Amino acid sequence: MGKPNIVLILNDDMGYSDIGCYGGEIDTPNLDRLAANGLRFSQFYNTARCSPSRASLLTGLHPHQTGIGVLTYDFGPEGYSGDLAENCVTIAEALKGNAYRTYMSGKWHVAKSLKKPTASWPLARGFDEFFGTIIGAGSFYDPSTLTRGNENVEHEAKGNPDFFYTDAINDQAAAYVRKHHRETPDSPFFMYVAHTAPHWPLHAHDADIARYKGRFDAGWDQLRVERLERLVRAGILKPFWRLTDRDPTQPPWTEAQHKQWLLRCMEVYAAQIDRMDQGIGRILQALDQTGQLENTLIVFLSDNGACAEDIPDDVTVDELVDRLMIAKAATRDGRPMRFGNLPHIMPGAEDTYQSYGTAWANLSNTPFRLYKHWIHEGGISTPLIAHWPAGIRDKGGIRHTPGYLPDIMATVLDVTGTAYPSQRNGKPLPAIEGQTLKPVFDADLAERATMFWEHEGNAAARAGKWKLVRKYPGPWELYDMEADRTELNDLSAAHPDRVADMARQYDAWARRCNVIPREKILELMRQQNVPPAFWERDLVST
Ligand SMILES: [Ca+2]
Repeated sequence: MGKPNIVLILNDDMGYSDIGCYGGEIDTPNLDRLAANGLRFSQFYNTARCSPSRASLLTGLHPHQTGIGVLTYDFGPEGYSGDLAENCVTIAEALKGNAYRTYMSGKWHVAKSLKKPTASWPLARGFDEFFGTIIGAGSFYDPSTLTRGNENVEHEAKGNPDFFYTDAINDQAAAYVRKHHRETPDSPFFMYVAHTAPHWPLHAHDADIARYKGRFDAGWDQLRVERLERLVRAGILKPFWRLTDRDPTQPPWTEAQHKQWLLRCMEVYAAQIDRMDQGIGRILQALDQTGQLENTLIVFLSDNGACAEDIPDDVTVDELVDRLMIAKAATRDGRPMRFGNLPHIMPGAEDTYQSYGTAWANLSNTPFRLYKHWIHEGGISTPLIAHWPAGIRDKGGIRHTPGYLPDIMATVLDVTGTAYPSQRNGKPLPAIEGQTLKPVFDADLAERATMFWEHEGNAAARAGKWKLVRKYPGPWELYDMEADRTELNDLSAAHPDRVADMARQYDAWARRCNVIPREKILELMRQQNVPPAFWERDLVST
């Protein structure tokens, strides 16, 4: 058997327990099939936010080492650059050095230049072929910055009433698989499939939405209980971990207003994931029909926990269209867009631009608390499925060894027999931060290296069973993750020495990896007179 192909499938803003094989109500037969014939990881972690997670996933480093510490903003020489740094190497670049062909379909979001190709665009970062978006979010019917190679191809969506970004990403990926087999069958390949589903806006097809009618009618309180029961029954979570309380800002389901609109929001969110899974089925079919499925390592995960960002009802065209470029002012056939979470407008169609809100995000992250942006378990826990018939013997197994994004590159280098380069364009590279998960494919490890995270001042260290975590600008909390993975019993007062020791380790890590303190980022935003985007309004006020 030759070198394995690698297919890395990332999706966007999806919670820990949404998909079928992680306890959710959403139909994901193709992901479930990968899980049944591969492995599910119960404690895999991302980096809480779109761009930092993608930068870390692609490079095996921490986001702060890559220039992508927050999003793709450039706050000048004292801030993160907002571009993938020259002194880091992507998986694609490393594998090209080992005779791999490299393809990417989907969301890039690790470059600040949105229209003009730069040294941080995919073709300059090791990909032979690219189709997708440079920006981090937008319409699924008419995506901004749609690009093929280095060329803007927004006209492909404009001219095709049937265009839907999730389908386009999957169909391009399946086409790459077939083209590779046709034209370069003797080389192995690496393919990065980066979905934007189910990131807002809530866009989906009526037929997909209709299949979820009634699925969520029991409401978020009851469904959170049921999800945890299924996760425990599947052996993913422990029966003695207690369900966190409903988010304190949200009403009990029985008292919620605008129930038909709320249900529609969750039905559309589910349909977004369902549609993604349908297309992943077409990628699997292409791998199967070309005889490449057996020796392809497929990894699936989400870039951050479920997202509680509300699209404000006072959001303006100025902000969404002119400044952030994440929407168009009108639909392709000229109808005005209706922005914001407005309960009299049902989401789904091209002229709507909404998000599903905090209470459903709370369901998506069952049984954990908090969301995208935070380092508590709800912000960074993701499903991780690994499928590789030729390399993973334990079909349907579950692994509890903790892992995080830098491990993905380390694993890919290990299974492909690729050395981590010592330099790029003459610049020395930092050492890779991850550790290979290949031994975990056979069995859980007794222990692993300490893991660290930081995003916007939210931070954590995980050493063995202990997790030190803080919510900016609050104090450190300490949890015993073996007894209490849902972070309900803060032990910091009982273990001050352990808190001090882990905080010292965290500080040393943050210095070594060039973490810029949140206070400094806020100061740079004020200095440069950058108005906060709607998702930053709360952060700026803290
Ligand atoms: Ca995301």
